[in-house]
Amino acid sequence: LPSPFQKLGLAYDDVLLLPEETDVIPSEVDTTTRLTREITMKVPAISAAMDTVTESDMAIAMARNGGIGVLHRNLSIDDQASQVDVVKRSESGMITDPLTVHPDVSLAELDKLCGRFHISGLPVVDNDDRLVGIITNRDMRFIASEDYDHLKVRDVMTKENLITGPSNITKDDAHRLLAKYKVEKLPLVDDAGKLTGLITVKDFVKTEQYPDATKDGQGRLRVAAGIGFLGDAWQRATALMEAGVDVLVVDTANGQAHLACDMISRIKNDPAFRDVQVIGGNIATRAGAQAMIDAGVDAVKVGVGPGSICTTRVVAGVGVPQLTAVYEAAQACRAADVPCIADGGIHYSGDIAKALVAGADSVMLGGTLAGCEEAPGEKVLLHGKQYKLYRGMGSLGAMAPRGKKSYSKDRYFQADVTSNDKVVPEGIEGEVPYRGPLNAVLYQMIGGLHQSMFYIGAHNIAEMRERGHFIRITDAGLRESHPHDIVMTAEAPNYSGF
Ligand code: RVP
Repeated sequence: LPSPFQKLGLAYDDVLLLPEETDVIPSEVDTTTRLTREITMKVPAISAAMDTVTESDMAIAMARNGGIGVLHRNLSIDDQASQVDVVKRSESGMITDPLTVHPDVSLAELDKLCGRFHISGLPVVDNDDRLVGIITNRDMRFIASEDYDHLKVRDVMTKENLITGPSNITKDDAHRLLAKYKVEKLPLVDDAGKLTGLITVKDFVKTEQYPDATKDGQGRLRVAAGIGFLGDAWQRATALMEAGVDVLVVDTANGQAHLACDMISRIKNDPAFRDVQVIGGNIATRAGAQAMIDAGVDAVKVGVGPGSICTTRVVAGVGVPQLTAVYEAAQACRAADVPCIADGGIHYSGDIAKALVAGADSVMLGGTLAGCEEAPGEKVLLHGKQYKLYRGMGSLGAMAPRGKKSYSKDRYFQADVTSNDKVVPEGIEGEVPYRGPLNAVLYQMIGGLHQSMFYIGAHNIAEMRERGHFIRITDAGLRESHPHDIVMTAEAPNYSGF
């Protein structure tokens, strides 16, 4: 009989990529990849579905920079669905169902609405959806905030000489009208004067500013969201779909659980969800990936235990070192033409390249993004340095938050446990250094990937798999890889120490 200990699992730190002959330079490589069967993105990075990593601000920033964010599910269905809405409305080519306001609404309510959606003004419509005015910052500028409660939208809105366009206006014509009349918003109306859409100058600017953005067919940013598979999970999936989510991630610590597979097949077989892609996971073996594929997923997510906050491997003694897990899962994925996501354990940009060469199409990041400005939570000062909270979704804090309900406990199949001291955590809580805005952090991570592609001579991600070769290293090799025999005196933007 073969020994049960024959198999060897390797982590990112166990290997390096060999330098190869190359005719590419780092700035010219193409990192376009497939997130799922039907969605491509220019940057192979996903922000994790964790309550200290991805809410709408992070999801917007990730999509603008060419990746995507997965909104966490440790919040009520309504709150999560409204975050989808915020991302989908953050920018677009043409908004087909713009937010509007009624003329009788108070300025105080209008102010709240604008704040929530980060917008500067709204078209005003009557009870029959006819456009009767527009109200923007300009109309509000000279109004004292004490007057917000008793003044109504109709008292201050612009109603004369409204600049509007026909419903079928082209992008170029819209741009011309915005420029000619020096207005920021162009409401579109049909022959009966009903509002049918809105085009804003902000969206033209954003398109130029973020040419790599991950967008849907209507020019809106794409967004993903995590769901479970117990209790009101179906209601959550439905609400997220109705809010316009692009991708649902059936988010569990063990994708091979029958309940998770059933949820995946149920969504994939329901015609109401035909425009939504489904990611399943997490798994860490070839058989696990096959189970996800058989359930019908549009991408498989790999990772049991590699997360920087994860204790599954010590609490349960279960997991597979991540490089091997990705390699094994990718074999099943490749055969079925289903993309593969390497989730967890990415500390340095070099790990991204290793994951892609091993067969992943993209990577999911938690700890490396939790310190960004756009991650939820405030900065704290510790020993004279700024930090942000980062915790596992299986930590005590996330599964049994004091005075709050946890919606995501079932990720670890602990939904039926009601008493907090009966929770068995599989993650920890901590602080990670504050790292500034996401675009700077991602620039370093993806910049590092460009360097890897240069070293191995790959013009694109597919070529990385063909041309990349690993060499196993020893502990001495790992020590040699990191800076050594020196005291670091200056911080590097892409290196935090051994
Ligand atoms: P990392 O990027 O290494 O911080 O890992 C993030 C990943 O860890 C997540 O995407 C998720 O799969 C996993 N995770 C989240 N919570 C926990 C836990 O509490 N064990 N693990």
